[in-house]
Amino acid sequence: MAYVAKEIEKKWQKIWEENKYFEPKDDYSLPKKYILSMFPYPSGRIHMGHVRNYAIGDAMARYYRKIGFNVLHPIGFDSFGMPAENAAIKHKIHPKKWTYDNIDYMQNELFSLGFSFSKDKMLATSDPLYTKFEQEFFIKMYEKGLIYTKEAEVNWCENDKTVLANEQVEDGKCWRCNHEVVRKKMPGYYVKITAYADELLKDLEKLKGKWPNQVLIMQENWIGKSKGLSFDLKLEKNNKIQQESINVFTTRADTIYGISYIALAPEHNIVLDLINNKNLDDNVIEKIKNMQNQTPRQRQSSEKEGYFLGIYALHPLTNEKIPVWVANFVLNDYGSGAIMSVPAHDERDFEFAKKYNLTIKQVIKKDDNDKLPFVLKEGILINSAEFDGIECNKARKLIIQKLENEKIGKEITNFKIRDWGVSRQRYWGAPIPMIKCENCGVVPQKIENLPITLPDDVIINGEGNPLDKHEKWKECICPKCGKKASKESDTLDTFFESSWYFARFASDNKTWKEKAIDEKSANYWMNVDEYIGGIEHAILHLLYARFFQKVLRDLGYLKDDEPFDRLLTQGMVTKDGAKMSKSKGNVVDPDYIIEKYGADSARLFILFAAPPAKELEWNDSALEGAYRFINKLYEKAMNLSNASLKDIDQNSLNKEEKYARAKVYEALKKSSEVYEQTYAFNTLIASCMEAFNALNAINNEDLLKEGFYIILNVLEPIIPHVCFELSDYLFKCENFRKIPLKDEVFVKDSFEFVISINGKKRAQIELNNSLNKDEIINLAKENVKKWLDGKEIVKEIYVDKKLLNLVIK
Ligand code: ANZ
Ligand code: ZN
Repeated sequence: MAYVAKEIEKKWQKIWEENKYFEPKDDYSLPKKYILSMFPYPSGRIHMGHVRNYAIGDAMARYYRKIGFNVLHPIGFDSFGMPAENAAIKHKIHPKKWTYDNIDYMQNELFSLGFSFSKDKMLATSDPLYTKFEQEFFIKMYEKGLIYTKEAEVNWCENDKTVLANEQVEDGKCWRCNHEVVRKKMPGYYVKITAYADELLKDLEKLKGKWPNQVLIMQENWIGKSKGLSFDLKLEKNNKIQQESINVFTTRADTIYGISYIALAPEHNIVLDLINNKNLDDNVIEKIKNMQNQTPRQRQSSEKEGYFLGIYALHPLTNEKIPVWVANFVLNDYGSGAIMSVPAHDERDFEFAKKYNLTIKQVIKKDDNDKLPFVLKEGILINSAEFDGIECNKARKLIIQKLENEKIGKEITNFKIRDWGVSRQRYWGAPIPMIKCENCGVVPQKIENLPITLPDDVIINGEGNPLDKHEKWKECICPKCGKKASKESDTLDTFFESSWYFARFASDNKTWKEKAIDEKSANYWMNVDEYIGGIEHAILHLLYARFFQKVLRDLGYLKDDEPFDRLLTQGMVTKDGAKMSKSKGNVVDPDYIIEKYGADSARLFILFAAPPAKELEWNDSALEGAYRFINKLYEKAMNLSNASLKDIDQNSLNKEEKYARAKVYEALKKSSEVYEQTYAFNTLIASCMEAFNALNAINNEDLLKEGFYIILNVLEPIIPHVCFELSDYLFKCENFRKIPLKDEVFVKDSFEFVISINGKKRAQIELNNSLNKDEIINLAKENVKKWLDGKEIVKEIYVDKKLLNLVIK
């Protein structure tokens, strides 16, 4: 009998669906695992990056289901966003139709890959019900002061004709279309992510060892907490401006005696006043205006540029005259938008001072090893009056103290992170649920009137916001005074939707329509045990989602501080050395691969070709290799008899048989370590292949059957269809998952035992094989004593040599 992937795959996909194999159970006394791969945008078709993402998550989900966990493994679509609108402009198709057609198509593609997603949990974020609850959150956050409006400088993408959040500008370009971003002043809604800056930073600690370090560092830098001195410098009397002093922020108060000039941001009030009063040359004004149009990123990467402003500040400790400049590298919205420049000890200031011939005053003693003209390291102070001879660290504290005592300075903490601008001037998004009334000003819509949905009859031509031009849709009644009013026409940044979808999935389907998040079920399923997605979200989505989790906690919906317990960032899929992408023309279409080789081969290749976090280079011959392996496995298994499994007497085996058996057990031993800890699926597959080759060299039918029994179990999360098919044939089980793994297959004389309370893992201990059930339970309870203190145990669920779950009141 030949292996026909298509037939086998169709057959099992149907059985799984009919039997609802992948639906989570409502029994909250069971130990749980919530496995989530980041949901896709319905762009039209599944790409290899998706296949990789979901193959990883699916392997985990299937593994945990197999060993007795209640598993939530949902999927949905992040379905609002620009491409739908661009498609409307280009192909004259309604964004809604385009989106939902794509969802239909992609859903089938996912289904044909055999991913074990819960169908009952499926959602699209553009569904009116999702919008309803999203708007509810918006209003609750608004009422709590966590959302506010302001007119501010924004990042504007001229191509997408919309505002972008700071997190969505990459190297001065739009994250989506790569178009140059410009600065523009505009009103909009802002989410006060800064109110949680400290907690977002502090809680990174809890994720150490569970999230990739790189991601933690990127978040830490983005939040950018820094402690330093803020102080005022008096301005020398002049008739050009009214200000009497300049405030600066420095993290290096110890270098205060080395100030050579003060540099102001191009938007600093003093600069604006000088421009308005025409107290600068026209060509300088022109140059400063050019600086103002640069994005923060561009300013920091372009050449240092500045102009003397014709005014002087006075040094707070020496009373020396210090020239005041405007400089492109000073950001207006950080610190006070003004800095004290110490070219002797700061590279940037040094470059600037060299270019414009400014004085360079050394205040830290040079080391013999220093090759640079300036000292970047900390050391002993010189040229610093009474602080000479003191170490930088200590001098910093003393100088801060001195300025504090004289009431001209203060130690403060600054954050780099800015509030999240969420207004988008586009149609295909969730309407911001605010009403503009002539009597009452801006008021939130009443919760019972939600959702505010999108009108279907719109003209989308890329010119302005279609909602803003839709007078009839905008018309409404003020929820406060009942007079005629107008709806806000901006829609929400789509990152708003992806910030809470995981909590929605965790919500009970029975209350799906009434409640945004059902607390009881959400608190059972949350947080996500394993989150899998691309590194490109290291800041963006992962930061917003962490923020949302904390807000939803404070609003009473959720309990955990963090949404994602463990995070796996999968590597890119490349071909011919470049990222697979339509624009590069190097994509491999998953549909074609499934058609030609089958889903199992695609999954096996993807998990075998590289460890999940590393880049995966597409390789046709390796894919064929995966296909051949499955073929061989299939043929060999189909040639075995389906007589029942027998116990093997190790002593009766010859050398080759012992070797083959050892290889099989090695793979088995490796499986829990790989599925639960390292995710090195490639090494597990290699181990199974070795075992298979060793089995091919022997003739002992009983041993072969035992070997196949184990290997099929181990590989099932990776190549489920063929494993179900073969196990069904060989071991006559209609429900493969119910076959228990026999204990004697473990070669170790100890085993890992998990103890959980109300479904939450609390401890994992290593126990000796010789212990009996009572001894295991006693030891287990001992290990979670602190959680049991004084509480009544109402139920004990014991899975032999695997886990104990205690249900307490
Ligand atoms: C003098 C000095 C001497 C500095 C020295 C550094 C090294 P963090 O907070 O870690 O990013 N700075 C302050 N406000 C700024 C702004 N709006 N735009 C650009 N640069 C700004 O670093 C704070 C340091 O960045 C401050 O300390 C200031 O330069 C600069 F040897 O002051 B420092
Ligand atoms: Zn009103």
